[in-house]
Amino acid sequence: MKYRILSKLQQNQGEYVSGAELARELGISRTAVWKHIHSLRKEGYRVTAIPNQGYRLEDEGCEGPGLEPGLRKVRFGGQRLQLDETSSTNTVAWEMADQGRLAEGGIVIAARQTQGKGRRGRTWESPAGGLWFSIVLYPELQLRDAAPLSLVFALAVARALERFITAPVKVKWPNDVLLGGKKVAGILLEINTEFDRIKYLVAGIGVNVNLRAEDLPAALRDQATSLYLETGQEVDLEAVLSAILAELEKAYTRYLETGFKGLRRQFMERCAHFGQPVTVHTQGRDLNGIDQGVDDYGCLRLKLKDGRLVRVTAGDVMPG
Ligand code: BT5
Repeated sequence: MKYRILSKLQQNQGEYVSGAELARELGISRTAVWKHIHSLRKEGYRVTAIPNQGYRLEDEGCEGPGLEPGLRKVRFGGQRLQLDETSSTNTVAWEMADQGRLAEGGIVIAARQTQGKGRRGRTWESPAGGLWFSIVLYPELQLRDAAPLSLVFALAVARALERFITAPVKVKWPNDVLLGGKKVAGILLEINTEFDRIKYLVAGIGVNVNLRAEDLPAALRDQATSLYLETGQEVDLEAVLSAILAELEKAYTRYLETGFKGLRRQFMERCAHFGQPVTVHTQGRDLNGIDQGVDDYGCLRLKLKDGRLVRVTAGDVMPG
């Protein structure tokens, strides 16, 4: 249980997660949450607690990945569980990986999700017509080196979508893919850890492929789009899936070989708000500045009004 708590804190690295929220999500008491946090601290994790705000896992810095070079042979999509409808493919993949039933590169895919998940407890709308799947990986990485994989996978999805549309496909740090300034795809990275070791990682990928405007709630229509809405043409979901799997495998292999450094240029070429004013919601506060893209470690670079350059490891970016 304590590693599930650790994993939740890691997903929200640098931000406070309320004890009540942790207790509710994990189905335990707030006292139990506190005891597990105490135990994590004994193991050396720096967890800050602030009354009325919750717990925060302190950033271990944004150092270089120090990855072992060398290619690991995996086949993305080699194992596949196809579902008509499920709560969330991430949840199913997580459980299967936990039971040792999903090999490296194995995917769980569903035509519809009833409880699609975004980051930080947000909802992901997943009606029929979209591509909703999760892939399981067992990377031999330090935990802090796994976080940039969200960018790596967003980049891979962008590259794959470029095969289906001539308009520019943009990436928005840390996990969005945009078409015409609107979100067409998102990535949800969930990591199961044991001490500092990654047991497995589930990357959930959601792409609005053939969605019509009415398939999304009205409130999302000015911020979300689909491949169909941008091109006026339906695309075969299998074709999009195989393009994405191929790009994911390529990008992941490269990341293991070179760290984010080897992918940075490709990311920068597609950066959504580069050079523009943005607001970054991070660590419970808002930072305003000019988006300077990403550094060699996948951190967002932000130039503040006073001219200082800061690096952000986790958060949400909004234009303006
Ligand atoms: C994400 O979260 O972008 C992660 C999305 C991951 C979805 C996949 S589908 C397969 C796998 N199984 C799951 O359960 N999840 C993964 P985030 O950055 O937090 O963005 C969530 C926000 O995007 C929401 O709060 C909405 O504002 C917006 N949103 C919700 N559904 C959307 C959709 N279909 N298209 C575009 N935007 C959407």
